[in-house]
Amino acid sequence: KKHQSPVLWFTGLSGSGKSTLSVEVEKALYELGVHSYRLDGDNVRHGLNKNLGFSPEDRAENIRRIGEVAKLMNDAGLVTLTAFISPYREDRDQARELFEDEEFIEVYTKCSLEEAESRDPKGLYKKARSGEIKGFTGIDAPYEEPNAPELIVETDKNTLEDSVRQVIQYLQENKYI
Ligand code: GGZ
Repeated sequence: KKHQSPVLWFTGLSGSGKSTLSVEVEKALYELGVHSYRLDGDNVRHGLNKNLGFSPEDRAENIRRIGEVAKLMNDAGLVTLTAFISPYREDRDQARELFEDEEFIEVYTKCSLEEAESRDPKGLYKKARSGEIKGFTGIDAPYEEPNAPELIVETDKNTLEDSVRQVIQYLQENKYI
């Protein structure tokens, strides 16, 4: 083992597969005996960040707090996985700043808007298209693609199994696990 525990920062559109992939990576890590913890909308936006909405300012604060919590988890020695859209480059870069260079692994779950929208598991894209939801990422709010993510996982081209393998392989090849 060369590096200390990293944070895997998943970023991508709603419906791009961040949650699904991070859940499966967490399972794979468990099978390998690696202790990890996953932060996602269910345990953060409903608790710590329940006073925040989806304005650019609130998203920035959402990501800032998540970065700080990930830092605490990381200090505790856990591989930390975060699964948030984190649409603004500046917010992601600020989170990155909290960590040593090699500790922060930005994983871009790359997926076309067409594919993400066709998945629409919660019907939110439909609501965004009809105007029922305003400021929805990819529709009438921006998603800024990462310029230099450590990993790009093309969730609209690969199977989930292959995507999990890609992430685990990256961690092994770079001696994180
Ligand atoms: C984007 C929204 C919005 C708006 C509610 N824009 O598919 P989901 O439901 O489960 O994932 C989305 C989730 C995004 O929360 P994050 O904390 O990841 O966003 S950010 O990183 O930008 O702070 C979606 C739902 O919340 N949702 N309204 N307007 N997604």
